[in-house]
Amino acid sequence: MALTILVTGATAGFGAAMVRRFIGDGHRVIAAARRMERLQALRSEFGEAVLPLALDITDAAAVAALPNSLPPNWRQVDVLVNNAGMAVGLDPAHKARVADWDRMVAVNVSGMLHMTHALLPGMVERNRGHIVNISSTAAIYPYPGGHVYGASKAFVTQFSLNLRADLVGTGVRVTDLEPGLVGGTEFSVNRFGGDTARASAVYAGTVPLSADDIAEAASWVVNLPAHMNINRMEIMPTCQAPGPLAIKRT
Ligand code: 8X3
Repeated sequence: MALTILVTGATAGFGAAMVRRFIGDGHRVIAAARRMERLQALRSEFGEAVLPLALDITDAAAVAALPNSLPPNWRQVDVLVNNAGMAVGLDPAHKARVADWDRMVAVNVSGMLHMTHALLPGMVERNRGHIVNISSTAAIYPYPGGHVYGASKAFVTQFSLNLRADLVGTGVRVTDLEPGLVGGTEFSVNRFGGDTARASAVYAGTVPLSADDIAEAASWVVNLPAHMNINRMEIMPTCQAPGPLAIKRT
């Protein structure tokens, strides 16, 4: 059955890969992002199967106006993929910039919450829907310099599980995807303020996951039969594993 799927952060990385994958699956996609020229490129590529939506998820008023600001035949959103998110900086907490912390909370936490708040009531009313949240292995496994990024993703994971508690008994599903090391996206370039050499070094000597791998996981959970809910999915490349706890020896 063809679904209407809204993806935030749709013009790059996981988001763009998911747009392609979902359309390949036979669904139609509301591609939400800030960069209109990139959205138009998706529209040119996929035509009527994509509705480009210029939206900054930190603009609370614009998000609150959803879904009624969508064209009438796009308002019944079946799946919301809260994909937009970011890491800013990798300095230790005592050297981090508070503006970077605020930015991560605004996008990863508040933006995700506002999108969910805008679209969830319609899903419950229709007794069908699916919230797919993009968290991270950083939600579970701390690492130096992760502080607010990891904490924001822990929020995403815990919010997802708590949504399930409220939604049990409805036909609305919630899934938390938790990817580890994923290469080939703008994630690390953004984290390091555009320093591409530093970003590349993160993936040196590894075979990381790709955005297409995450789209594969998203496609799987979305296309499962309605009685199946994947609560959490932790995904790492084979070259990555949780490490031992750190011990500082003198
Ligand atoms: C991305 C994975 O390890 O860079 O969420 O935090 S990590």
